[in-house]
Amino acid sequence: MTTGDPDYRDTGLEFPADFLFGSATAAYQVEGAVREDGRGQSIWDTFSHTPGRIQGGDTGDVADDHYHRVNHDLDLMARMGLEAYRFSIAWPRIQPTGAGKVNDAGMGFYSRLVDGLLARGIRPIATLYHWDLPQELEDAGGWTNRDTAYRFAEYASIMGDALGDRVAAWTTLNEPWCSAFLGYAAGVHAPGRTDDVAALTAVHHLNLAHGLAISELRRAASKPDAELSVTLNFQVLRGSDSTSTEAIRRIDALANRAFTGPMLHGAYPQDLLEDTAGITDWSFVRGGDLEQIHQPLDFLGVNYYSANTVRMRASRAGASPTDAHSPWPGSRAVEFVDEPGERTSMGWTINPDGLEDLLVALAAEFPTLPLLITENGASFDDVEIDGRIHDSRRIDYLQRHFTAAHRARARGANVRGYLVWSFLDNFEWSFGFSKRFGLVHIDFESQERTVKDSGLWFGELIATRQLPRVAER
Ligand code: IFM
Repeated sequence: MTTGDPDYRDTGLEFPADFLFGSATAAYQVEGAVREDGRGQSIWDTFSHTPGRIQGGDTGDVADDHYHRVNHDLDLMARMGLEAYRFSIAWPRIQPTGAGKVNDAGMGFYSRLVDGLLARGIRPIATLYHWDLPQELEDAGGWTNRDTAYRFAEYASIMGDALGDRVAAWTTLNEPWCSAFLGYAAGVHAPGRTDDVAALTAVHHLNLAHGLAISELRRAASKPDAELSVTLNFQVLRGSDSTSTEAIRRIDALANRAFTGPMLHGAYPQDLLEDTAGITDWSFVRGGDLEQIHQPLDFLGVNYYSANTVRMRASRAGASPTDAHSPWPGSRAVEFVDEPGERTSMGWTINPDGLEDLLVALAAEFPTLPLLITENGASFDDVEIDGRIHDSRRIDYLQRHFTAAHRARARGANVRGYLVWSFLDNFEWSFGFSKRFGLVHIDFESQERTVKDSGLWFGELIATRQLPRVAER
C-alpha cells in the first residue's frame, strides 16, 4: 500500500530489483592533482585561476584529492552499497593538448578506477566531457572551432579502445547547454566568453562532437552490452501569465530542443532558427552534419534539479542591462520569475513535480528510449553535531524526488535508474567550495570523509529497495 502525498512524500514505495541506484561526480570537481602525471591544462584551470571568476578564489587544484584517495573512495562507495558510479574523464589527462599521443599515466588512473569499481560490483558509467576542454583547443577557438568536434571524436575513439571492454555505459557530453551558453554567452563558466554567435556556433559543434563520438564508441566499445547516451540538463518551465506560452517556447528551444532536436529528431527546431536569426544564419551547419548527429542512443541521461517560471518582459526591447550577458541569446526578453517557496542553498526552488512531469514528457516524446536520471540532488548547509552530519533537508529533497521518479514509472515512463548528485562534496564551479551537494561530507582542510545522514539513508534505500521513511521536516 502506498500513500500519495500532494507534496511528494509518499510512503511505502518500492523499486524493482533491476532499478539502478548510484551516484555521480565529475573530474575537475573532485580529482585535484591538476599538474600530476602529465595532465595538460584545461579551460577550467585557466578560468579558476583568473581573479574574480570563482567565489573565494577557489580552484580545483586539490579539490577532494580523489586522484590520490581513489581506493578509499571506492571502498566508501561499496560500503554505501552503490550499484553504479558515474565519473567523468579529464580529457587533458588523456591527451594533454587535446590531440595526438595518449598520456599513459592519465589513462592508467581511469583504467584502475574502472577495475576498482568492477572489483566491488559497481557499474562504471563514464562521461567523456564534463567541461574540462584542453586549453590548447580553446586557444584554437574551442567549441567555436569545428575542428574541436573532430578532436573529440579522436579522444572518444581512444577511450573506447582503452576502456570499452569494461565500461558499462558511456555518456558523451554532460549538459552541453552549460558548455555553450554559460561558457560562451554568459561567461560565467570557462572559457568565460560573452559572444552570442560563439555560443550558438558552440551548440552545433557540441552536437556534432556528440554524434561523431557515438559513431566512434559504437565501433570501439567491445563490451557487447555497453550502452551509449548523452546527458542533458532539461529546463522544466511553468507559466505565470498570458505571455508565458511564448516565453516557455523560447527557453525550451534554447535549453532543450537545441540538443534533442538534432540528436534525437535529426533537425534543429525551426523556431530556434527564427528566434536567433538576428544573431546567426546557422551557416556553420554543413551538409551531412544532421545525419551524423542523429545517432541511435541506448538511453537518455536526464539531469534535473529545479523548475522555472517564465514570462515575457513588459517591454520586449528592454532586457535589463544586467541581462546583456544572460545565457539566452535572442530571447533576453524572457523574464525568469522569482517564485516564493522553499529553496536549496543554490537558491533553486524545490519542485519534485517538475521531475515527474519531465520524465513523463520525455517518455511520450521518445517512447522507445529508456531514461536514466544521471544527476539529481541538492546543496544545503549541513549541520554537524558530534561528528555526524545531519542533513535532513537533503534527505527530504531526495525522498520527494525519488517519489517523483516512482510516480513517473507508475505512469509508464521507462526510468531505469537514479544517480544522486553528488557522491562527495566538491568544487561547485563558479561557487567554488561554498556549496555542498555530497552524500559524503569533505573536510577540505584535512580531506577527511564522513558519510552524511543522507548517505546512510541512501544506503538503506539501496539495501531495502524501499524509500526508508518520510523524513522529518
Ligand atoms: O555540480 C554540477 C554538475 O557539475 C553539473 N550538473 C549540475 C551540478 C550542480 O550544479
